[in-house]
Amino acid sequence: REEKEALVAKIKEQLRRQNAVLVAHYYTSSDLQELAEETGGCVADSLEMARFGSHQDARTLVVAGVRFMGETAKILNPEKRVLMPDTRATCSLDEACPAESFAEFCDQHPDHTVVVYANTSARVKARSDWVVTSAIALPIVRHLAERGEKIIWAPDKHLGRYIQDQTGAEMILWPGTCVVHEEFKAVALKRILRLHPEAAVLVHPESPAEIIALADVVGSTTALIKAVASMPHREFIVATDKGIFHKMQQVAPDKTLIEAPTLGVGATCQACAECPWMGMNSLQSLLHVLETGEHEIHVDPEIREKAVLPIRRMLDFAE
Ligand code: CIZ
Ligand code: SF4
Repeated sequence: REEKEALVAKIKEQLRRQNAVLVAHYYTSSDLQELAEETGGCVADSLEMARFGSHQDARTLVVAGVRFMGETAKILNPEKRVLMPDTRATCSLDEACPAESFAEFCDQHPDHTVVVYANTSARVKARSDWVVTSAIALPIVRHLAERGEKIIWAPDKHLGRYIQDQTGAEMILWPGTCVVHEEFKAVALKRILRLHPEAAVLVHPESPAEIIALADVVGSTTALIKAVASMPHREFIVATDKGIFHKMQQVAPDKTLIEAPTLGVGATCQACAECPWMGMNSLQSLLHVLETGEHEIHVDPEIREKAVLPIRRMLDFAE
């Protein structure tokens, strides 16, 4: 505990000295989320993280999350230094969508509008027409479908299928998945629901269709946090990364939160929904990069020039 306080004090001093602000994702540890809030930074989903950086005077943005979030911050703020606690923090969706094969795939469907999830590399974004996050994907795709556009969607196939179901849009889905949400198990979730029949089920749409089918609310991390605060239920079963429990408990301290199971019925561990890459962000790794300047994010200027357009399109649409 004393050790943690000393670490936090050192980080705060470095942030102040370097005119740096900390932006943390809801899936990072409680320590990092608390520190971001205490130091005038923010805790947010990837859409809000993207918005936040542009409204800061700070010279350095420190992004606690995974690499695509740091890249997006750099693409939108090329004049700022962007650091991450560990730039090796990748994402299984980003990994599942290599830029070259994706570009070839898009070339095969030249009459399709290319919509990519924010969880992609700068190169993939540079090949797209629209970038979306889970908080804004539905209205953007609905808008495109109303204009009669056919869509290539990448990389999350579960989110893509959910959006297709909701909007009726004509979509070709890239076959990527999130290693965290992919693991939720419907049979085990039904069993927990029998034990807690009054509970509301909150599901992030990166989850498989059979999990989404059991949901009372399907939505982005921000939407799920709002649901916990605003719904009358006392108990919630939550199918997304468990980092989100920190904020949920903060906005609704008297409600009971239950982790959706990631293992089958009868297995002992029901609580494994933790992104290994989000877990690479820690107080230690954060202090290290502030002291050394390591793990700075760089984006090739040519790629940046192209990638910024579909990201701005999203941000303008969101306003
Ligand atoms: O799963 C992720 O990485 C999410 C939910 C990102 C986001 O949109 O905040
Ligand atoms: Fe990627 Fe899933 Fe981790 Fe989010 S939780 S960063 S989608 S692997």
